[in-house]
Amino acid sequence: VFWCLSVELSGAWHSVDFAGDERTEDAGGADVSVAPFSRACSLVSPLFGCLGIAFKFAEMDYVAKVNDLLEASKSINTLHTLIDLDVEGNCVRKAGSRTRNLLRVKRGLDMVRVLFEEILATGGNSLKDPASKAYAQVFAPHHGWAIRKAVAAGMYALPTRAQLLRKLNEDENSARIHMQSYITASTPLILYINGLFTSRDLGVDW
Ligand code: 1PZ
Repeated sequence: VFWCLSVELSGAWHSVDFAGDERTEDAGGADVSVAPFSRACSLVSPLFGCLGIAFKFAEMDYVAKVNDLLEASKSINTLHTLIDLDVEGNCVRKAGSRTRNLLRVKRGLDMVRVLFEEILATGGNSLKDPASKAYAQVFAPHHGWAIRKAVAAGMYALPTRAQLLRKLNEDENSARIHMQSYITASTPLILYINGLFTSRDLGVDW
């Protein structure tokens, strides 16, 4: 799971077509294709299965949004075109818009990134602490009280770190390597997507 995820993410990123050398602003014509991007995002889903029933709701929401992007990839080539179409249609922030779904999915990638960073930085057998930190940093500011409470309760039902690795068929060393390559692969992509939003004055805090 980890391995495919990092490979596909860096694939989505390195398939970037450079007309110029501006990676984070898309000013130079760098493009990320919707198809490899959404395929890479769909590889996060198996992780949910390892987290237990409490995260079923998060999984359903995430998968629905990734599927919307997969569907969009049939008619839209690049992420920046996807956003521009919603800008033209005046529906960027509308519930269920593709741009809105992209922003949510980007947060999902970012949450996994912060989670892995926390796991690598802390050690110990707890998943609850790193997961709570990642959630607090990435999603909590955008979720209402009820969802935050439900997530906080769900954190107690997480497996331990050792249990998670066993389910993923990884040992401590292989997991460290894969988590690190996920961090390396996802960081530029996340920054790139943030750049797509900020360069159009769309903001990323909604
Ligand atoms: C060990 C890792 C623990 C994982 C904890 C995951 C916590 C996320 C819980 C989120 C519950 C989501 C409930 C639905 C929220 C929706 O209201 C929002 C806004 O959607 P919109 O109004 O635009 O339709 N959806 C989101 O914020 C996206 C949530 C995606 C969650 C992906 C988490 C990825 C982390 C995976 C970790 C393996």
